[in-house]
Parts: sequence; C-alpha cells; structure tokens
Amino acid sequence: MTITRRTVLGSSLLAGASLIVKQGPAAAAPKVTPISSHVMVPNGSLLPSKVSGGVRIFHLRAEPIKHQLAPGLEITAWGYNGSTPGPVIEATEGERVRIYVTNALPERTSVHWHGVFAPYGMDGVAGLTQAPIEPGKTFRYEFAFDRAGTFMYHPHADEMTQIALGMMGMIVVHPKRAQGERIRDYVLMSHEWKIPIGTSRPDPLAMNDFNVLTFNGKAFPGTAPLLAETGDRIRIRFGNLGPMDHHPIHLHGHTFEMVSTDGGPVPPAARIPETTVLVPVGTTRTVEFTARAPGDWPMHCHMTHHAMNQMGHDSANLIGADVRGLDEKLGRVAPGYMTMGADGMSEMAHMRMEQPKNSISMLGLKGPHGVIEMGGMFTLLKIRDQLADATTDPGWYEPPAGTAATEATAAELARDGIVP
Ligand SMILES: [Cu+2]
Repeated sequence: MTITRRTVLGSSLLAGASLIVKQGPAAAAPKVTPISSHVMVPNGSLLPSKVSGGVRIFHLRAEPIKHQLAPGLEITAWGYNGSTPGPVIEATEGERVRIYVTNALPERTSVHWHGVFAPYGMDGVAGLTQAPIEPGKTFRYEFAFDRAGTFMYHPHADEMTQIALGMMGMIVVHPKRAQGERIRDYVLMSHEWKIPIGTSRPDPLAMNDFNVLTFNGKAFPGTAPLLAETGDRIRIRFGNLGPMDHHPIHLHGHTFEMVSTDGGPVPPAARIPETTVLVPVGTTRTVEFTARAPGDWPMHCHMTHHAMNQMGHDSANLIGADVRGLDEKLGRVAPGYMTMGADGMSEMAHMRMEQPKNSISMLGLKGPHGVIEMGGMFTLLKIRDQLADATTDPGWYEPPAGTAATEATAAELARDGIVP
C-alpha cells in the first residue's frame, strides 16, 4: 500500500488545497489523468474531490439553504453543498467518477447527469431508472466521463419544485489531451426565480412573471465580474436550467463563436460570428473569443425584463399620462404621495425609494458616471491590459480623455449644422 499526495480541486477563486489519499496497488488502478487547469466560477465554487483506487470521488448533499441573490435579498432555497447552483463538478475525459448523493431535503430526490453518457441505470430518473433517494439516504452513482464537454446536473424527482427552488449545477469535462492554449475558462449558469416582494421563498408554481434572474445564483449588482487581459483567449460555458425561459446572452464590444453545446463540439466550418448567443432551457452553450479592448464590458440577457430586479408587471401603464394635480389630490389622503412612471421608470433606480424588507426592486449600482440602472442577469467582463491578479476586481475603467460620449458643445453643433 502506498500513499501519494495529489491535488484536489479547490474553488477556483480560493486557493487549492491538498489531500492525502490512500491508493490501491498500482497495477490494479486505472490511470487517472490529472486535471491540468481549472474553470473559474464567478460567485461559485468547484466540488472538492479525491482520487482513490483510480476513481475520482465526489459527494453532493441536497439540502435547504439560505442564499443571498443580491445585497438586500436573501432567500430560503434548496441547493447542493450549501449553494445554488451547486458546486461545479470538474473531471477529465475518460475518467471514472463515483458520486455520492446524500438527501437532506424533506422529500425524495435523485440526480440526473444532463448530457452525460452514463449507463442507463445511472441516468438518475426517479421511478424509471432508479428508486428515489428518500430523505436521509445516500445513493452512489458511478460511471466514466467518456467525452469532454460542458454538461449539467439536476434532480429528476419533483423537478418543477426542486429546480425552481435552486437545485442544479454544471459539469465540466476537460479533454484528455490539454490543448496547450492559455485560456480563461468561465462557467455561468442561468436561473430565474419568482419571489414576491417582501418574501423569501421562491414560488415553485410560477410559470411566468419571474422577477429575479441570475447568473450563478446572483442578480446584478451581486454578480462578480469576469476578468481578462487584452489579447487573452476567453471561454464562457453557459448553462440554463431555469424553469421556463431561454436567454439571449449579449456581450458588448466583442464577437464570439459558439464552439460547443452539451451535444458536442460545433465543427469549425459551421461556426459563425455572433454578439448574442441563445441559451435555451436544458442546454449548455460554450463560446470562445479574444479580449479585444480594455473596458468594463456588459454581458447580459437581452430580454429587457431579465436585466431588471423585482419589477411588478401588473401595474397600470402611466407612460405619457398627464398626472398634474394627481399628486396634490392623492397627497391629501396619502401624505408625500408621488406618481412615478409617467416619464419612464429610470427615476426609480436613482431615488432608491423606500421599499419592503428583503426586496431589491429597481436596485441599481452606483457606477463611475451615475447609477447603472440594470439588474438581474447582467454582469461585467472587465478587461485591462494588465491585471494585478487573476481574481481581484480592478475597479472601474476610465477611458482615455476625449474618447467618451459627452454633451455636444454649441461650437460642435454649429460646425455640423445640427439643430437640437
Ligand atoms: Cu433572459
């Protein structure tokens, strides 16, 4: 019996750790290819693992959790190992894995390995391929990742409730032969929640009117930025296990190509340049591109309601309404009453009106030039010519003097014959 030291997977944003594991006789153990590089998971983590007898071993715990979606909004959700989405499972093509799943939920569950070619009996469909994992029980799944790619995991028992409450995660399987390319490899999982203002329990019965949209379980301004240096190759692995909505994810200032889906690689001849990639429910979409220029480039779902926080969708439409006199009249019965919305909604983000506890309606973020009136499925790709280090937010980008939009001067208007 020999004892060897191997690196275990740590959170990409935390230091890696080491673990001593016992190994069986070398002759009996299948060869395990060590993972050469790790993906980065903004606001998330990697599921720790250890290798024993040539098998990579993981342990998922399905459990109720407290989770902060954004500063000011904490929910009671269900997740894995304390988070939603659960930690990313990372392995290498050809590797055999053993994944233990402990059910600490009040109801039965199972785990389906979405897109993975697992043996039928490991497919994780409660009642069909296996008995459900009852509360308090631990099941063992074991299979080999026989192809590289980006996949997902989620329950296949009371799916509507369990997924809506936050049970899902991503799987990254690296190719056996490392490509030798230096690349910033990011994982972003989308989700949507219905959380009535002032409550903390996502509504699993919701079929529309989702009001909090997240990347890796965070709504802007809770989303951590992605970082890169000018000229870096960047890979972003998007996954979507939201209940109902597909998300067209748009990146500013760049074009990218979709290089693979959970079905496999896209042949190079079929790749087309895009600025937006549609990530339908139940799919992964992996894009690659080069960091073109410094800036704090927005990346967000282009559905406007998905880049907002807790908007009410059942109010009267006041745009363009003549509300003169209304404030005074209503002020008699409701002192301080002020009609909003007649000139647009922007003012709400700037005034940050008082609102019920535990709610983030119209929560914006103070940027370098005023309030950024975005929320939800919105984050920033911060590119600098040089970063201090791989994980520290470099602050706001200031463009070189004379290269930003500013108010036109009278001389400029006169020069170009523009009459405002
Ligand atoms: Cu969307």
